Amino acid sequence: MTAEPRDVPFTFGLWTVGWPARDPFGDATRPALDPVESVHRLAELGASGVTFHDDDLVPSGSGDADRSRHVERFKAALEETGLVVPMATTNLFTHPVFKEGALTANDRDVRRYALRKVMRNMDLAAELGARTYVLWGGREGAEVDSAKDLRAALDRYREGIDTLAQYSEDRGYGLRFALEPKPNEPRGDIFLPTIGHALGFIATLEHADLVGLNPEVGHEQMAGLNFTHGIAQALWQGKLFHIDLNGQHGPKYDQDLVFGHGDLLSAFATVDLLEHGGPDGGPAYDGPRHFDYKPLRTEDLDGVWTSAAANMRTYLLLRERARAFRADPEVAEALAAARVPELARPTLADGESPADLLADRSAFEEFDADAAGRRPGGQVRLAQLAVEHLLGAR
Ligand SMILES: [Mn+2]
Repeated sequence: MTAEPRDVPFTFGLWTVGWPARDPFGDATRPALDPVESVHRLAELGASGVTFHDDDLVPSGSGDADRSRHVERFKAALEETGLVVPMATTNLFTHPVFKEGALTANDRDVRRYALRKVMRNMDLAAELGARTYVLWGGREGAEVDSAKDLRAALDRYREGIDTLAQYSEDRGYGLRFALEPKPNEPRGDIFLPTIGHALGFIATLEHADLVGLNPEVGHEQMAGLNFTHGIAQALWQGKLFHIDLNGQHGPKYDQDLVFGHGDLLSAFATVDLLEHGGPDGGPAYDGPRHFDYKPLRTEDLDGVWTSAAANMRTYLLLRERARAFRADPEVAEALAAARVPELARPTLADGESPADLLADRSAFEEFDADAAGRRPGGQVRLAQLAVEHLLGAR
């Protein structure tokens, strides 16, 4: 390892290390963590920031005096450690009031309460200097299709997001909103289930410019999708506002493993894209590398900190491996052999019209498609070079 963790902005949700490991089948295996302790431990491990749901910081049902006390202690811990809060979000899923939805609940009173709950935490997010506000609609969905007017739900979702964006503008908070897609869990089916659905939805918003995505590795992989392809399209559309890194083994329940502890080759491709997918091979993304994972239920508190450190170390190792991959002359040669750089060349020549293309006999009448079909692909060689770099064999 040559790099220090702090040269990459690593951030963690308070709910990640703070998860007491209660699951649908079993009780907590760890004590609740004081957010102040989490801030200190994460700072020692080399993180640069923390993020939170309102209820992570101020337990649901706290009075105003308790709320101020929790916030002041947290602020003091930030001051002592130098950690920042680049993002905040709202818990719109734990309380029974959200059992049928929040911004898209059939019950209008619940929708109005949900908006107020988000606005209240946006005030705190802005006060703490957050630039991004994440919206994960965990309860926005249904198990019974006939129990939800699906088009009205999308109308209300749009109304909710636009109202919150307007509130940020009215108050001068300058927040950008990042929608977090997920296909299912806890609802049978969740609205805006994938990056693609969310991108399509965002285009319909009045405040579309303020709204982008917070894609999570495991959520796309639960839907059998390629996470790297998904974030590449989000980047291409200027919509990768934030990112949730973790690990997942294919389509099953949301595992929230340590980053790289699921599909490692995909994690390598993700880091390669984030670090080298920009112009001239530079970074494609300069925001926080945010870990949204859960320490395994088997672990004690030492295991929690081991897992937090593992996320950052794995990212840095993958970055080092991706750098070596990109710097390897044999990789450059293999990329050229597979014609990868050729894709950047427009298909039509500068100023060429469809009629000009029609007039180009070399493009069709004289083109030997059979011969072109026999040109070498060179893809396996690239795959193996990536595997060898990933394994440290080159
Ligand atoms: Mn997850």
